[in-house]
Amino acid sequence: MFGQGASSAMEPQITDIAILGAGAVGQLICHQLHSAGLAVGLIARESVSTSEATDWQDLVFCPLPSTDASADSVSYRVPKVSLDSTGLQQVKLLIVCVKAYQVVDAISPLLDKLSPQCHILLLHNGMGPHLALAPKLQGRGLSLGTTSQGVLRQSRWQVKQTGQGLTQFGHFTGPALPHTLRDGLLNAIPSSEWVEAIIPSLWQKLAVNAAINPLTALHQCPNGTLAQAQFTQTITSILDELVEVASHDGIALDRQMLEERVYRVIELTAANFSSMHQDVAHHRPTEIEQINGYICDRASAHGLSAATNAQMCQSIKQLSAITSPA
Ligand code: KPL
Repeated sequence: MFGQGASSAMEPQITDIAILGAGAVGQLICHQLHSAGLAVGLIARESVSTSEATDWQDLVFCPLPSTDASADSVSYRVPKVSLDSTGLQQVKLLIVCVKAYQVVDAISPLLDKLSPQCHILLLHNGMGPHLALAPKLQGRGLSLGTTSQGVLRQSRWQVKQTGQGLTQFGHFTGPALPHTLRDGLLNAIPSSEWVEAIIPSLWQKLAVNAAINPLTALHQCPNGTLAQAQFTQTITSILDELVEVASHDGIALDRQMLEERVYRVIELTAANFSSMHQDVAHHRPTEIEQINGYICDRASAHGLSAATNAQMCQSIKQLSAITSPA
């Protein structure tokens, strides 16, 4: 378990890497980079309680002290300096760990404050935000990533790693991520790799999320329940549609391998509740539009139908509407 202690005043430091989004994944990556001795800071919303969501304009910057890098349990300080007064201009890499539906709104207020050379790396479930963001980056480089590390947020500044898993990064558009930063990331994050073609990797992870997340939210069950025969037909259809749509997008996926991967994740994470299950349970917005919704969007772009994925979207939206507080 990694925790963050009380706030204290402290001079802003120059950080090479800033992580936007202090959710479970953001804090875990921050801890991993910090432990590897990299100069990293978190950018988070001033108010972080889910019930009082604030605007993405109200951001604070939390540069971490570069000490105590080896301990398992780290006590961070949160100086909460305003974004303007920090070394944001010095940041060479911004890792975006917010939810998929927040990406564009979260980055937009930062774009004028970051240097034109700052590289952006998106790390979230689902697909789509990269397409909306790329034209806004004013020539900055964009990389994309996906992680299967399991992590749970236990309290505001405490996260617990619940599983090891592969993390993949790769270039998408614009100038490439400088080698020193790329090597730093790969050294710091366990089981991470740089892939030449990141889009097929994102489709593979999309398949896992498209099959597991909506069904676990709809049936209010842990991931392992999906191994039961009653779910086989739906999972098969979700994957069939996804493979067909991806192939029209120029991405050839191995259908058999994909199914094996989905069932392996179901088995390895049997006791876990998917992120969408948790989002629905906590009355938060879900990533359905960027997961099954992305498959539907790409299907209609090619004149195809993706009926089962569309059904998942509709059912999750209905469930969210019913369960959201009045
Ligand atoms: O990524 C996940 C999620 O919950 O979003 C899986 C792989 C389904 C693990 O729960």
